[in-house]
Amino acid sequence: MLPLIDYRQAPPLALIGLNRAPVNALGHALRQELQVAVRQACADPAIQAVVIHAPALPFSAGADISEFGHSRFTAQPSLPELLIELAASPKPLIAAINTLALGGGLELALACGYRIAAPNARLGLPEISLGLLPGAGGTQRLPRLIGVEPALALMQSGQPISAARALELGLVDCLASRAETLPDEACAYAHALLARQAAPFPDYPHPDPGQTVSASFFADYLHQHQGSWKGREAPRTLLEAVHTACQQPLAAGLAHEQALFMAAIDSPQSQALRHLFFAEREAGKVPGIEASLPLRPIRQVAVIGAGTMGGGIAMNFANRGLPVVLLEQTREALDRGLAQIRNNYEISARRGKLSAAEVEQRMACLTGSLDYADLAEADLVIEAVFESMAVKRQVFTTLDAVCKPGAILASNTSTLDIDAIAACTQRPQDVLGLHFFSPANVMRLLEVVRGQATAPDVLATALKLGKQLGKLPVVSGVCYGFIGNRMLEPYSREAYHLLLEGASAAQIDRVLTEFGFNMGVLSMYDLVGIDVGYLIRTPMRAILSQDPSYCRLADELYALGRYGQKSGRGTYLYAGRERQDDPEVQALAERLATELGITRREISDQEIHERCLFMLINEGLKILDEGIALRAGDIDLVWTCGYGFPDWRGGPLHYAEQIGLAHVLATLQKYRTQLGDYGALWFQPAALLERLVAAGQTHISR
Ligand code: T1G
Repeated sequence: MLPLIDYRQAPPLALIGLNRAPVNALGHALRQELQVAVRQACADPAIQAVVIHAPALPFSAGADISEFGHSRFTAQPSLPELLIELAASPKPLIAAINTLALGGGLELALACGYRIAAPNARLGLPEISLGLLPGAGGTQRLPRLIGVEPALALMQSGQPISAARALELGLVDCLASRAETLPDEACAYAHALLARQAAPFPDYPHPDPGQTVSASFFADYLHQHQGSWKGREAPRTLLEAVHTACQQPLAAGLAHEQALFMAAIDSPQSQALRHLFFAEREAGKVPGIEASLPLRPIRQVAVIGAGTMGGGIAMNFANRGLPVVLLEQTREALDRGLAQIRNNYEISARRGKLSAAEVEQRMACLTGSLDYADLAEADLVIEAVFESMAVKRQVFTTLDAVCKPGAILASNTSTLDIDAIAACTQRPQDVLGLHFFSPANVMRLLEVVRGQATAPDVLATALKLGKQLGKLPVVSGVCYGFIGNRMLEPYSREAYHLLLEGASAAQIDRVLTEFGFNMGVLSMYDLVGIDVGYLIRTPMRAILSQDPSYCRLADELYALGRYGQKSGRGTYLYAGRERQDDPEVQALAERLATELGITRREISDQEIHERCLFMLINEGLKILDEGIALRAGDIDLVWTCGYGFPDWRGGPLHYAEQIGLAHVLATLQKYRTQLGDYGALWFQPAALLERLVAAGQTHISR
């Protein structure tokens, strides 16, 4: 076992190398060894300055998140205490930041008197994304170093900045000329500091950071931003901590920051966001598939269909410089698709996100085609044609004939049976689903649908490729709607049925947005298209017909051509983007209720919340029990990354754990009884839920 610290003397310097794989997370053992090493250097008369660096790993990714909630996190020396000790070092400490200094890792560098970074380094304080605030001095030291506004912007965004930007802000003192020479240049910098008898810790540029902003800054900032925070607590807590930095001396500010941090780390919101952090890292791991499994090389990609989805999918590859053949049936459709892609890039260029040259580089990766023969050399083909099994069968039969052996053949279908599609080929082992979410060049979620025959290396290649595209790939088995859309079905069914029972669209969507959804499900379907929902329900008609009230209002709106925003009318009326309640829909709901023998009544917000969300949870538990999803965290990722479920609630299944599985079961049983035949038909608790509750389990696992 390599020591976690590599200590070297090069008098008058000491070099302390951080060496805890994979990212120098500042866990208890590393903190202990770092403290010993710094004390050793400070006690050594031959040493006049200390360089802290990471010889072979990122400088540090921060506190060890896996220690949160455990005694190790606060075991002596805690990170805050260690950094207070370092900041009081009698000898200059120089942080040499190579690739990455995040969270507590950057706070470690801030506790050093001096900082030099490699030109490719990224520096940030992402704690906000974990429902936290920097808890080892960041909220107090950073405003004193770079001023309140840039400090607050860095911490509220949670996004890392480049080394060049860090230099501009004064977050680092200098940059190495090259990453490779950082260690030597850090030592040269240390020698230069000694030569000019630099103080161990220089005075802050802004010792009273409140002087860097107006007297009303914090009130103004709160007024301007609190609306966007919705139910999130951490942004408000962070603002309070930075305000403290403007009101209290450093020591008192650090104590207050610590109190705020310890409260945040115990909060349900932080637990939820940490759950998603680790879930995201688990999602890429498939039991039985070794990380060392050789992958299929993907050098040439083809996309069939240049519509909205096909064009967006193609952009993902062009964005990474991969050549893409975009196949369409007619020249007119192809030209329209390519023009739309160019338009998307030019919009990004107008927003300053792309240069004109980058637009051309990406467009140059795209080759239009009307001939399947052009797909012969593709390593991966993604079909994004009309959502019809007949059409997809035809496409895959052709692909089977023209594509080279070993090519991966993927369908972007959102609900259709991947096994049935694979059966159209002589190579079902090379077939899987790659379900992108619209807009495909923006949405991170990617459902990777594993067919019965899908080969392990095909699945592993798709997962790796998804991550390389910047997506969040989640494995799904084959079922109607896979993970996301299958759960969307009962969730939206309840919303539409509640419209018949007496709730208004505005009330239903308000309950869901107050819970934290970006958009209520009725507004969402008006955006996606009521016609899309109607078509998705088509394969289920045989089952649904047992309940004449099932999505009956949505079907009527479809029949009336009221598809939603695209037709100016759906559940709501649209004047431009302005959404209004529609009395005609209310009247239609009343008529249908009478026709269906539904007695309309006052519906409480609680009933809307419970019926929509607990049905969502219940379907997720069925999906987990059937093995369609590998783990609860995957289901939570699908709904927080693909459907607007508030990430600070951790996803549907994490939320169920937080409110109690027994409560969820009891509530479902309540509606099963209360709602008569409709309840008996649709409010059947998932067997897994019943098993977990019967066993007294509070955590969801198969
Ligand atoms: N703690 C523990 N494990 C971590 C970790 C961390 N901070 N960061 C990464 N890992 C693990 C991760 O679980 C995975 O493990 C492996 O490292 C590779 O990660 C006091 C309190 C650094 C940009 O929020 O953003 O400091 O799955 O797959 O894509 O104020 O990891 O291999 O077993 O993500 O190259 C603040 C979180 C903490 C940074 C690398 N820091 N990490 O991305 O690899 S809170 C963060 C990341 C804090 C202080 C507060 C990314 C990365 P395994 P990976 P990657």
